[in-house]
Amino acid sequence: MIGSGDISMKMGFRWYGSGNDSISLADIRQIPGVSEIVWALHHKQAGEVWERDEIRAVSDELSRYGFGMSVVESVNVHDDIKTAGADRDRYIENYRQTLKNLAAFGVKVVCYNFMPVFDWTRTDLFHPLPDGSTALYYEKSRIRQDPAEMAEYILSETKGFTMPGWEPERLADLSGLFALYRDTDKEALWANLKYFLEALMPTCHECDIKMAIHPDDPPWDIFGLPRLIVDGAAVDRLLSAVDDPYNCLTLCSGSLGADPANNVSEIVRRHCDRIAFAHIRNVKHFDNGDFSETSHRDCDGDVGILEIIRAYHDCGFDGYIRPDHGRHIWGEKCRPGYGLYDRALGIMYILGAWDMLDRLEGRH
Ligand code: CS2
Ligand code: MN
Repeated sequence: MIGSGDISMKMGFRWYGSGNDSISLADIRQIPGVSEIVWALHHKQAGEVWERDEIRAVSDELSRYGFGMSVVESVNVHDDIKTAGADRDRYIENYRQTLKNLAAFGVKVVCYNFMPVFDWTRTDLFHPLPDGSTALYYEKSRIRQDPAEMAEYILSETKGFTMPGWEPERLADLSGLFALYRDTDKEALWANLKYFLEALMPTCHECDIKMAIHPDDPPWDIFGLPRLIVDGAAVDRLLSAVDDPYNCLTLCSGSLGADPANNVSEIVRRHCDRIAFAHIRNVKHFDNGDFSETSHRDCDGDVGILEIIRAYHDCGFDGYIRPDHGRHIWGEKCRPGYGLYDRALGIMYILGAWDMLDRLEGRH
């Protein structure tokens, strides 16, 4: 818990696991205010059950450093679930079993996404910024006609780091993946998402685990693939389609904020009780539709970071929060978007604003 007020959000830091991250738990412990590690079993393919022994190993490791493991990002959803394929019920059953296994170790929130084929998409992973740092960048005109070319670029640039959603084994058969989605248009994808969530809700109640969908990134269709969670109206639709307190959001300010028409602080105010997990990321828009990720500081980008933090504070947000992508600074060699330094700066910015809001309310 951050601060000494009664109502307080819990700060997390995403970590990819021993031997799979350039950052150590000992480093993370030195960032003020972090109580949770946002984790996953990154060697698991979508659809596999996460076994208790595997989860216990992570739990033992995190508890040695005093970290909680309440938030998983992500338990990925098998393509058969997204496309209503022949084996979807079997994969949903596996997902339920994974939730039960996670609940035994105190997990409270499972982040996931429902994007077809690709997770987040960028055209440049190390785009130079004027200050000498680099950041993730999206150049509209370079979203190539040929998705294979883009996948090849992303995989070549990840420099030995695994990236969830960009598993080389999975992307090896890209045309097969696209073929799977041929008959799944936007409405079919909505129906499949609803089917999945309705099937999970009884288990979520039993296990006290919230399902928290991550918005699509970028929030528009790419390569002819439909994308659902792209704006406030889509968020409204998702939450009312399965109107259950365990059907929640991972509200990512940078994903939704890539579209200048989206007002993230307004979504926070409308749905704060259904936001289980907050991602704070800043993005700068260009007139031609390109965008660049930036530091978390409000004036470095356009998503309105301070208004978003104020909205969470006003609503008494007591869920989990983390800085999302950072820039790559001070020569750090790291997984794109997931270095130590800029995310630590992001945490200090968020906490600085939060503590001051607490102070102004006389809380501490
Ligand atoms: C994350 C997402 O790195 C990121 O942009 O915020 O990739 C997120 O982890 C997944 O989409 C959630 O399933
Ligand atoms: Mn995010």
